[in-house]
Amino acid sequence: MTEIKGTPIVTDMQVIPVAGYDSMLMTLSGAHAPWFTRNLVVLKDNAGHTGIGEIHGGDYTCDALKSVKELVVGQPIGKYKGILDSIHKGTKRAKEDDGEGIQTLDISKLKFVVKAEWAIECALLDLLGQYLDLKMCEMLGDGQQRDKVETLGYLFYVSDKNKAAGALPYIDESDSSDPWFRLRRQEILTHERVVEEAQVLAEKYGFKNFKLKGGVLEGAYEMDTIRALKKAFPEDRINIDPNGAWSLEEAIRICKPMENILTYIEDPCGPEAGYSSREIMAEFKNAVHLPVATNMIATDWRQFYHAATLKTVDIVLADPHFWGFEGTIRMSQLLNDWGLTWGSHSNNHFDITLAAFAQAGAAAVGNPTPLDTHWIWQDGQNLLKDTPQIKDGYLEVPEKPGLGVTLDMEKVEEANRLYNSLPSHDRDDALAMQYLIPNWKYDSKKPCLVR
Ligand code: GKR
Ligand code: MG
Repeated sequence: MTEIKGTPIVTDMQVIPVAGYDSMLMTLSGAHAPWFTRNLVVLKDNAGHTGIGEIHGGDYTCDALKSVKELVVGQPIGKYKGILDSIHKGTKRAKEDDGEGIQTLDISKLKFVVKAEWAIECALLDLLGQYLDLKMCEMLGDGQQRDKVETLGYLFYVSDKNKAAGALPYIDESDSSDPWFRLRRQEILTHERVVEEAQVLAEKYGFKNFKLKGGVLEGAYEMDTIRALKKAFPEDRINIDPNGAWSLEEAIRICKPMENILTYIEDPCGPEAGYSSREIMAEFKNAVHLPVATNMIATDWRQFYHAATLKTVDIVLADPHFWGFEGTIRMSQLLNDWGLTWGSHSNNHFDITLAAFAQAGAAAVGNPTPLDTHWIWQDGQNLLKDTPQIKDGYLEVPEKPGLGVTLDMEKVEEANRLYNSLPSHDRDDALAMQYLIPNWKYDSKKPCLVR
């Protein structure tokens, strides 16, 4: 019998930029454009397997992926840690990256927080899992902890896309038979409409947890939306993320009365008066008895060190696209040992990231907070033949080895054609704002519709 040595070799690496459609979702950074972009990594090995990964879009991340192909192709998949290490060691910090991160939600800096190689890590773990006949979550950290992952319903205020009619072609689903698909493309700016949004979502996906994206209207108004949600869903867990829009004084004033209403508060305030958001949020925590979550002030280990030292946060939403898969699970172990809580943040994404969240969520130790996912806004735009489903508020963990899902190449090519037809590949939330408020400019201290 011939002895087979070593693991399969990566024979090909494709980087495929893709785009999908979005609603006019409102956040502190402005209004989402009609499209969002992502980058896919597709690896092949000589065992005949395909490994896939998805990460944020834009030319910067796409170029970063393309530039490391020769460090990946020709390598055995079992050496995946060494491959990633060679990428880290060969990557120089961009000149424009001032290290600020996203503590003021400057969207142009998100590309420095996201690390392109985590899409490669995902694709390599996918290949390795298929070779070993293990799910990705069985290979990470302490192995699989659960077979379904609780997720939350990510509520947004949505502006009227007709205000940009003729200029920005937002998707319209008014003739869909699905009530959620119809609703998600319409204006949602009042308390009643947000409650309706949550009701339709609860009906479709069974959510028992909701997060409202704040930083859009006056803080006090947004808290009234939360009160209306709590009244409609008294048993459910509800939180809000204004992305640091409120001053420390305002955050304390409007959050204090919410101590028995909110489950947690995410990034209530940002840097001010010469203090970083890690210091300001520590002061917030001293004043308000609510668990505090972040995806803005602890996006790498150095920031986390300062956030942890100041006891600024209780919940770290350690998105694998920021931290890597090994990294986010390491974070879950650390947080669990310290009595803190792990979760994940999200941006708009396709179903490959949904599967990756299922794997990370299944491997995270302890008692994670229900995961963020923007998927509900993209549901139906599948790039997989076997998209994981969210049922009764839980995301299913694929049964097959590796990432556990299969690409639909026709859909990928269609999404790539859309990407190639776009005027720009980078996220720009100021563009659509001009149709709502002429000459609108980003201000990290002002909700986007307050000018
Ligand atoms: O999708 O606009 C959005 C979100 O506001 C996103 O940019 C944030 O990064 O959802 C994210 C968050 O939790 O901060
Ligand atoms: Mg957040």
